[in-house]
Amino acid sequence: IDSIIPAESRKLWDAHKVKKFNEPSEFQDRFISHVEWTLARSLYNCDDLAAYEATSNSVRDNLVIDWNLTQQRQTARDKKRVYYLSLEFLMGRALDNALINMQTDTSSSGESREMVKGAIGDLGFKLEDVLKQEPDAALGNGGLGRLAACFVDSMATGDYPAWGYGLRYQYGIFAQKIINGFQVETPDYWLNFPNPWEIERSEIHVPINFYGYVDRSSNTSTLTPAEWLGGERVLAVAYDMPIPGFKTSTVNNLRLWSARPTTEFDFAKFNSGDYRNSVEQQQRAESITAVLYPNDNFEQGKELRLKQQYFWCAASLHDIVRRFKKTRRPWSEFPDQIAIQLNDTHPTLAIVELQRILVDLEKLDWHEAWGIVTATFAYTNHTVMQEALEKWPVGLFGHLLPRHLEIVFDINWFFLKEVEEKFPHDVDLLSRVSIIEESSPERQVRMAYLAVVGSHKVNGVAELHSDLIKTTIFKDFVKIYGVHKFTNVTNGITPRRWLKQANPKLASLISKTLNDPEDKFLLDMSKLTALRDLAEDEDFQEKWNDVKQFNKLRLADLIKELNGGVDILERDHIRNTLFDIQVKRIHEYKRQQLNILGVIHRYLSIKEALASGVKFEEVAKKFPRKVSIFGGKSAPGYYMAKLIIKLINSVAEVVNNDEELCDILKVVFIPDYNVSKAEIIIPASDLSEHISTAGTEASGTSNMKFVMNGGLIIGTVDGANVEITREIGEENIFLFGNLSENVEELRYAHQYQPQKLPQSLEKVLNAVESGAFSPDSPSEFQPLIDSIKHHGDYYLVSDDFDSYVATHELVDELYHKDKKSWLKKSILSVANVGFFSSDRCIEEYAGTIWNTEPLKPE
Ligand code: 475
Repeated sequence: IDSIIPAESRKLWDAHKVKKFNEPSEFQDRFISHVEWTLARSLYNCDDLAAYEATSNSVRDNLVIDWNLTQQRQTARDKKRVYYLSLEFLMGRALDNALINMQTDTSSSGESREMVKGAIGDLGFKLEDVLKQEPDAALGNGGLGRLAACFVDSMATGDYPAWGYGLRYQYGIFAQKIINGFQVETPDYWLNFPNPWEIERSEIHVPINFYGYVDRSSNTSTLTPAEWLGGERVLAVAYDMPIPGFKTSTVNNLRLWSARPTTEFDFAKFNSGDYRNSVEQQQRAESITAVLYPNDNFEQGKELRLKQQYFWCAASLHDIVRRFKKTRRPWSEFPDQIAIQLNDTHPTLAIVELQRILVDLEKLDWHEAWGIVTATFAYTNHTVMQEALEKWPVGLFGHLLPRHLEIVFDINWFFLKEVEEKFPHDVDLLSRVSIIEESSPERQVRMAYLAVVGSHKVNGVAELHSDLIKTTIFKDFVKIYGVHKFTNVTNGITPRRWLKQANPKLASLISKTLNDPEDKFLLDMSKLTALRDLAEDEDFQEKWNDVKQFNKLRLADLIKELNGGVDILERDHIRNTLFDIQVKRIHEYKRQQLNILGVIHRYLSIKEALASGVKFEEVAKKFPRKVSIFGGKSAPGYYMAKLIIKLINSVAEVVNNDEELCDILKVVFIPDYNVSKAEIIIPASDLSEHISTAGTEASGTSNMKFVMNGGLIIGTVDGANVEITREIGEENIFLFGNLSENVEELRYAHQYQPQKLPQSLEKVLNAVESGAFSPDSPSEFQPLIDSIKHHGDYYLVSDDFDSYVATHELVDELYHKDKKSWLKKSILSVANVGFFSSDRCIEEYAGTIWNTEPLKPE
């Protein structure tokens, strides 16, 4: 490799080569250097926050060394690279994870955490307190964003040459406060303090255009090169986050783009004396990456969102193409060198942008270009719900991106021609599959169809979901392209964060039991199957249970802290209190309403029994101790979801203050559910709820996290619950409810027959309607009741209610009367959870979609 540095000087560089810290004392040197030089502080004003910054900077120094080596290796070896495009990366905290994954030169990974813990301990700090200083990088809404975060971890761990591309929002997902039972959103300005985990690359800036017009002065066909003269220009500046693999020196890159004004000046405005306006327009640039849209499974169709999407796709593609061009390969080799994975339809414009680059800028023939494009891209679908499918009005699209709209029309034209050739005279089919929907008042671009047409593979995220997309939203495309374009890759989660980091006690019990002091099981989760033999071993069960109790106490501490230091759960009883947890975004399809109505049912049954004179001891036998824990954010504009949150809090208020219950039932809503809270909540579950209406939850990933932490599941036959059942055995999961194949029929029936509610549910709804939980405004929850009783019960709460309640009775019975069986199920769940590691998932993508191989460090 030619270098700008002369050979003589290079020797000197080598002599001064930077070194990683390997020993506690080396770490301490680095730490103190950062306190003194980076933070310009001293021993006398180094608080936990400063210690966090100094520790992170020290760890980052180590990672940067491996990051550089990894990037050099990937460039020199020139293997196929993967680019994972996601509008969301819900990373959570970085430091603890880096300490677990990082390799020093002398110790193998896993030990670095202990080393640093001791080293900062000697300097007077507690690692636990230092870690808590880090704000979550909450650049995502829920499942989709967290999946992207697990994937970059697994891609680095598997030594894949792979980058993530996303946006560096200044405001992540809002922080949720609960005030008088209502959700209140507050902005998440997460960049208050210097962020040691990002490296600003101001030298990497890409100009991005919007608006303007297409100049075709020389030719008239839209297929031949045209010049797009943008009207507004902003700069995309790169920020890089190092992504360390586990037990490898591979450190990959997550590149997030931030919008900046260009230094170019609007001279027209300036000359006309409109100085203030020309500055104002520049300021507008920053708004593009200011805030993450806070909707989960819902598309609002706002112009700024489309602007974000193009900004990010154009910057990423420019970067990718620039890197490819340095290899001086012919364009035909582009797909051999590059795979681009689209995380949902949000990055679909990348397809159009690459076609534009190849045709307009590189002057390739349209069809040759299109062959390259479709061989490069693959698309992952995450939802079949109509309201989440992206569609953009043609007018808005064409105004912002005039040349791209032309290209979309041309793509569609060739696509429809192909369809017409295969299925002559089927006009209906043509209008069904057209990328342009002929709707009034305005035509729309169907992004999911564009993504299918522009990719060589389309995958769903769990078997049931992947089957569903083939029979519902993409049915016609299966007919057109054949079934092999569509495939399944069941989601996974990273065991480093969700087992080792979240549940160190369980990880350590496992490593001791498996005689695996280096935690190799975190790379090869099939090793866990050895736990099967111990599932009935009483000594082991006791140790297993102790870990669970420890985690339940840890959660009780968190709940107390969030409750202003007041305990809701009595410590002495935690051992025999069932922790029943549902944490995820609040959504009608996820059915937190079913859960809380079930809780009310339990409450009313207890009250009724007591009122009829049954002795408390008897009642407590039938309804043993339980706490129902909820957590999750609602989209700010989602009325029904917000009402569900209010109902949960109102029920909690009544139940928790009812002295007659003597604490056998408690309800807790944990505010501001996020990744770092999840790490405390998930390991504490005895039971978790994954109870979506069958066919609506594409996969779910928290179900996997709970199982990996020894929690049992109550769930519907939906998403990845199906494969979890297959892997861990149906005797180890509590399934209930209608199946997805019956959903349509049931919904149809609701429309034409007056809803007949089960008596149990009738009672519950009557209590709510009577104001039992809102004495000051009895009608407060009417919209929730009406949606079940009078508006067709779209989510089938009434159809599943009785089987849900009955299944909870089975849970109670087992938990309280047969603890040994319970523990056996818990152990067997973990023993068989290996399939759900995201490492397996990434291997499948690499093998069946990307056609890429790992590049191992020498
Ligand atoms: C599914 N988010 C889960 C998870 O595959 C699945 C974000 C922005 C705009 C619109 N929607 C989103 C999602 O659609 C989403 O998070 N989908 C989820 O993807 C990972 O496990 O079942 O709901």
